[in-house]
Amino acid sequence: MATKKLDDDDDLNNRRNQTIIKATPIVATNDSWVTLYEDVLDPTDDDSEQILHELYQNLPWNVETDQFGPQSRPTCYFADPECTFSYVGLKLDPPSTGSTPGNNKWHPTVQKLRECVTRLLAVAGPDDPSSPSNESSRPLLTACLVNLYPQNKGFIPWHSDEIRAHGKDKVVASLSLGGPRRFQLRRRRRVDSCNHHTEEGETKPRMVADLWLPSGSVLLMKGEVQEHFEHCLPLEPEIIGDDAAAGDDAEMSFKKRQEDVTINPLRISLTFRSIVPGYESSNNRTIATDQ
Ligand SMILES: O=C(O)CCC(=O)C(=O)O
Repeated sequence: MATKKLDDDDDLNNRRNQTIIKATPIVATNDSWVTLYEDVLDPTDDDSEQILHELYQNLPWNVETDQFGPQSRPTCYFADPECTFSYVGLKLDPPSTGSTPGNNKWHPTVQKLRECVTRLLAVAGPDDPSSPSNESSRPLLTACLVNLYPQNKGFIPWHSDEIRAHGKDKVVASLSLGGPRRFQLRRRRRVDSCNHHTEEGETKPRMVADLWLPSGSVLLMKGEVQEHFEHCLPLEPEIIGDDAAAGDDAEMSFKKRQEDVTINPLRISLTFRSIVPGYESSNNRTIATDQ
């Protein structure tokens, strides 16, 4: 497969330095950062499309059943040894490291994308709060939950990610392919000691962001984001072409239907995570029930 951009170490740095990669801060407080990096994968060459189809066809997709029932989208999980991801009553272990060639560790394309996102975060620069801390020698991104959103499917309700095992960096970096799909971010509500709902930063509007995640972008959530905010991926309502109303204009009606099916296009997201190896098997382990 032609992934010349992914293999080119200098390309990402050049694109970042030339500000071809656009960084939009969405949240930047003293402890929480959400940043959208656009055009991390060059949309003008064929790589993103090829990668999307390769992953779609070749990854071992599986619909997991969590504590709420079968999930709304197929997923698959890659991780470094001992990087178990425990969330919504599920326990995802790194793929088998058994002796079968090709049946171990990271899928090579997912691994290349991990390196690409790692480089992006490394070159974010010391002044950029998204820049990961350099204190640890372990790789920053040790795990990846890959999500497949079939066309017009894959609604994700409001939730905060489970990041107990994510170490001090608390990074979730989501690379989008295909799409675009809508993403919303809002402040979390809390219940106070009198059982009243309160909101984080009550004087501020609750909704923080309502945007589209374009193909080739990386949405970075870092720090205490999951503590203070929640996010969702709403499914746009499908507008069914009304043949009766279209009258004689059958061609128009057909075109409208063609447009409609692209409202929630096929998307794959790779959500890279900073899970600490061994966390779940250590004494820190408690049952993770929130999403
Ligand atoms: O697909 C995405 O970009 C985010 C998915 C998500 O919210 C999650 O995996 O918790």
